[in-house]
Amino acid sequence: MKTRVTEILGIEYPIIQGGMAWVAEHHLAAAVSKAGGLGIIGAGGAPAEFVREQIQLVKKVTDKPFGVNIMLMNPEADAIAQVVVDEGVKVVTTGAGNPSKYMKLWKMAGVKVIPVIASVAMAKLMQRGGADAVVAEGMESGGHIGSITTMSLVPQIVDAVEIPVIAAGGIADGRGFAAAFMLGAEAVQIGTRFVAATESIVHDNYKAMLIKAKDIDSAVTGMTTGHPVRSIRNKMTKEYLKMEKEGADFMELEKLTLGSLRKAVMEGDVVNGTVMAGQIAGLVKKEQPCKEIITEIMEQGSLLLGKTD
Ligand code: TUI
Repeated sequence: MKTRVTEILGIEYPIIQGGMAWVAEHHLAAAVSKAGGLGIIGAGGAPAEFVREQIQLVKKVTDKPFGVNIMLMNPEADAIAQVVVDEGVKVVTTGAGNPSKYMKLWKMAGVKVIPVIASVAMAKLMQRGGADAVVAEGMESGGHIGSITTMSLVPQIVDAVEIPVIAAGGIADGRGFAAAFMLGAEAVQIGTRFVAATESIVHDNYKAMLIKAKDIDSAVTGMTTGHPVRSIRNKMTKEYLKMEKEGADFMELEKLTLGSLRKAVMEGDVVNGTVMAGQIAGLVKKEQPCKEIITEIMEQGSLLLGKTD
């Protein structure tokens, strides 16, 4: 299936794996790229040298294109922006901020730049700054989110920019894929379903909680701090929301979540840790290899899209 996104990125299928902090490391990124999608290493809050190692590990096992997601609140974002250039990474996605200050560096190096954004205004700004495409991410997503749903956000961004739009948030199967294309998207970004992939290194407790989760099992913390984060409801989210309601200050709340994603992903502490996942988690029923996930989505998605001809 050819779209402007598959052409720009040199990939077989218009499926991009979300650049999830801690989760999207070299095993997952390599598996998605090998399967014909775009695998992404999520830099999250990691140091620049760790990101360099991850890039080298993916390069060792595949010649296919892959990308790096730079979470812009990372204190080492400047250094990571340079590492991707030095390592010859072909695609960069960014999240949780405005990547304008790196745009010139990346464009000069021939890196394709795809900012993840959650509003029309940011999409327009990114287009003006030279972005090659944008990921329009609805608030159904896991992790750090905006305030508009995918259904409302994608068509408004499609109308506002000429560059290709990749839809994200609430997409985990062929139906979501087809729906995104109906809204004008030319690719999808999928996170939650890949968390449960066989190649995903998240702790078994994390996978089990995700697979067990129902439609209404996520909560959004941090609405009052300006950094809303969606994760599966547990002791941590309950305490956080209670403290927020009582007017706790930012530093107190930060203390509760410091290192909490790592705790859940690596140690399997799904009680006190942060189990980030999207609202579509209820659709994720089993662990599956990335290749199988992509094949299923493409088969179902193209069948549905074909029906509308
Ligand atoms: O970035 C994400 N999702 C993330 S980042 C992350 S790491 C983290 N860990 C713990 C606490 C907080 C974060 C987990 N999930 N998605 C992409 C995304 N970017 N969604 C929304 C935005 C966004 C928000 C504001 C993009 C730009 C923006 O611009 C603000 C500005 O600077 O004008």
